[in-house]
Parts: sequence; C-alpha cells; structure tokens
Amino acid sequence: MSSQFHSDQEVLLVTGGAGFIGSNFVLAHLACTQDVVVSVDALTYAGNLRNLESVLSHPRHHFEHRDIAIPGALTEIFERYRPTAVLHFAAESHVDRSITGPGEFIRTNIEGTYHLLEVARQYFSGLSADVAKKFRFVHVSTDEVYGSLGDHDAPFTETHPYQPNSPYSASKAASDHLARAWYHTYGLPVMITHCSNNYGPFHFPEKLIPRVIMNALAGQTLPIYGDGLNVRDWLFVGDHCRALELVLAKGVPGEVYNIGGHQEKTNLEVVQTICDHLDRLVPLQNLGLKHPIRGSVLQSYRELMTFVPDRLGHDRRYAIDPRKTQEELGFVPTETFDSGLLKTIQWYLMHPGWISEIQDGAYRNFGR
Ligand code: TDX
Repeated sequence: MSSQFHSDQEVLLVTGGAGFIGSNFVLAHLACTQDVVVSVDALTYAGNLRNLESVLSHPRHHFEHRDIAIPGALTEIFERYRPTAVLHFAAESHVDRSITGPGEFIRTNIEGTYHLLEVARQYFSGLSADVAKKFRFVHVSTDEVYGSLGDHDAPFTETHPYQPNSPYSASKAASDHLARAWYHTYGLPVMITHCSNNYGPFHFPEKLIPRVIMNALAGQTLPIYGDGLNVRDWLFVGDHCRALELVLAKGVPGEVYNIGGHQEKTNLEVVQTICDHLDRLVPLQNLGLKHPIRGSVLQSYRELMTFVPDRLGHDRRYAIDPRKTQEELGFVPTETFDSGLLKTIQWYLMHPGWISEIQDGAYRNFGR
C-alpha cells in the first residue's frame, strides 16, 4: 500500500502520544512543522486523550488506539502511514508503581519496545535506499538507567555505566539495550536519549510536582519521602521536546544523547517553592481551608508538607551532563527551574477541568 501523504512530507509516528511528554511533543511538532503526526497510545491509566483534544480533528494528526506490547499491533499502522521517523515515548514510568507491580513495566517497556523494534525493522528493510537513508527511530529513555549519584559525583555522561536500581529503571535499561542491539545488528537507525526529570503541562499527578500542586489546591497533605533531600535535575518538558527535535534533525544513528538543563534541586526545595508560589497566586487567607489532620485553619501551603516513609531503594541523586547534546546538536534550554515551575503552576491553575476529570476518573471515558 502506498502512502496517502505527499512524498516529500515527513510522517512521524509517536508512541505514547497521549501521555505526558508524548502529548507535549505532538502538540509542539504539529504547531511548528507541516509534518503529519500519528499518535499511538494504549490509553492505560496515564494516557489521557484530553491532552490531545486540541488536535483530534487536526488534518495532519491521526490518533490510533494501539498497545505496542501486542505482537504485530503496529504492522498495519506502519503500512498505512509509511512513517519517516518513529519517536518512542510509550512506557510505564512511575517508580512507585514499578515497586508494587513490576509486571506491567516488563510487559510494556521491554516486550513493547521489542515488538515495536521488530515492526520498525521489517518496515525499514522494505524501504527504498533514499527513504531508508532518512528514516530515524528515537528511543526516549531516562537518566535513571545510570543509577544514583553521590552528592559530589559528576553528572551522568553518555558513557556512564548502566546501574539501574528500580524495576522501572531496569526495564528502561533493558529497552535501551534492545534499541542499541537493533542498530548494531540490523542497522535500524536508532538514537537513544536520556532525559532528566521532566515537568510541565499534562503531567499525571502521580509524580512529585503535579501531585504537590493538585494536593495543595485540594487542601490535602503533601507527602515528602524520607528526609526530602533526594536531588533531581529538573527539565521543562517544552525544552525536552525541542531537544528531541534536534536529535531527529541532526542526531547521528547509533549515538546516545543526554538531555538536561543543570537544574538540580532537593525535593524539599521543590515542594517549598511550589507552596510559596501558591501562597502568592491562591492565598489561603480568604479560603478558610483546614489542615486535613490537625484541623487548624491553613495560613500557608507549607503547613501541608508531611514527611512520610521513604520509597524502597530510593535513588539519592540524578544529574545530567548535557554537554554532548549542547555541543553537537546546539541544544540550549530556555527555562530555568523557577521560570518553568511558575509556568507549570499557572497551567494547572488555568485547567481546573483537566484536574477534576483526573480526580473523578472521567478522563478515562473521554474520546472512547
Ligand atoms: O509524593 C511524592 N513524594 C516524594 O517525595 C512523590 C510522587 C515523589 N517524591 C520524591 C521521589 C523522588 O525523589 O520526589 C522525587 C521525584 O519523584 P517522581 O516524580 O516519582 O520521579 P522520579 O522517581 O525521580 O522518576 C522520574 O524521573 C525519571 C520519572 O517518574 C521517571 O519516569 C523518569 O524516567
């Protein structure tokens, strides 16, 4: 079957397109290019079609409800749309869930990546030489595959040894190895990226930043694991998406690119900063909200901060050395943690409907 699109038009196949980073990428890519984008998503609990609502009727966007972990589930999609590139975001991504239920992580992250690589390989092998030369497969991964850093260790470079500590990071490490092997063995033009902790619009509230924003606005406690001094290196999702555009345009097959913005913060600093922004933006003084346990009238969101037992095997510190991506691809992040966090909080304040649909579960019915 031949492509229904113009032969000179790029067609991007984005797995996990209804997830957090995937949907940010799809929206930005449609807005700044003339490409066709095919979003594929299994719509498990973290996939939310609301994230793509503004482009569901877009003439250059197609949504396909598919599970990459089902063998051959994407064969027909590759044949119908004839992608010129694949961006593979689809993954189970929450460390806490991987601790209580690792099976889904093995299935989606490892088996799903395997089945996707196989479909891509078969499709790639049938491309004409000039089309094959331009084809790219970007495997989007995480800095967690490198393990945990000590306080004074240098940030992770692309050659840092793999030392994944959680079922989640082990499953992502395994998928990285598969992606690498499909490049070396079959010549599939794979590039692997490792990003630091993303945050921004459409972030599902199981992760620290959206959980703290949404809990605070609902007057619920803000759980801080352990001593709150674990360090994460924060990257605004829009900056991550711009880096991925550069990888797609200029990256070299077989290479690995680390993406970060030098924004290390302790969890305590992150939670306190969110509380301070909310104190200014949504002052508690007139709301009469009471502390859910102590019953006292709240004066500051910081009063909701609550230390809870630590995550099992909690990695102490992640930090990315992004020099290769900066020097070879020209990536420069535009947001500091302060500017990106303020934008993020403002986005949540402006989208109460998105929040309430997640709180009552209605988002799972949208678009089905
Ligand atoms: O309620 C919380 N309280 C808390 O103290 C939550 C949800 C988290 N934390 C801590 C744990 C971490 O030290 O905050 C830090 C960030 O936690 P998460 O948001 O769960 O992210 P993390 O575990 O660092 O992993 C994230 O970054 C790398 C993403 O979830 C991964 O998908 C990504 O690959």
